[in-house]
Amino acid sequence: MSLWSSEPEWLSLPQGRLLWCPTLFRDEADSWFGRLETEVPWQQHRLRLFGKIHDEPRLSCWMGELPYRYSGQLRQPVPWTPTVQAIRERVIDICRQEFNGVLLNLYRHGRDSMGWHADDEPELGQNPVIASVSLGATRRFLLRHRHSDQRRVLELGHGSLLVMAGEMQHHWQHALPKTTSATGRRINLTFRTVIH
Ligand SMILES: O=C(O)CCC(=O)C(=O)O
Ligand SMILES: [Mn+2]
Repeated sequence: MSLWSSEPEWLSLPQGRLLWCPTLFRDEADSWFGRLETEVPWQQHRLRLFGKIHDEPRLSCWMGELPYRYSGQLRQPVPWTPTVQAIRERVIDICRQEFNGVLLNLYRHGRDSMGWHADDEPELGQNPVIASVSLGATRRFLLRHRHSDQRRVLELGHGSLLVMAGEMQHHWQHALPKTTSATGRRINLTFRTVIH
């Protein structure tokens, strides 16, 4: 990776703001990954698709201070664990935003994924700031504009931070597609501010 591409940078997007820090947490990433794998009470949630119940293609956990309605289900929070609390403090410091919840996702292999969506639940407010920390296997993150053919692709690697801000969640959707290449485990944390 070139020196240039490891620098934090604002990526220019119509109707959205993205701060991309590919190697920000490189020194902490191995230890955070190992601790989160065992410390977080990972849950298998289910979703209804065309009338049938399926396991979500990932494990997840909603952590923080308030419940959150997500994918049509009300998720009660589990309390902060020490490692997530430490990561949260770092992210608050960088973003200058009081995140009070985080959705953690564990992608066990390349067949685990997340479909197209926006983080636009009403309790996140008008123009939410979402801070996404990635640990473990590098995965491809896709962005598509809702009303034009604009697209972006980012490779979210071990120890990276991606901040989505501005009008992003109104005008863009994002997804983490499946991959057929041999892919190890990945943990993603998306910090959010839930309005009381
Ligand atoms: O795993 C990722 O990078 C994306 C996660 C995501 O979009 C979400 O939790 O809403
Ligand atoms: Mn999302």
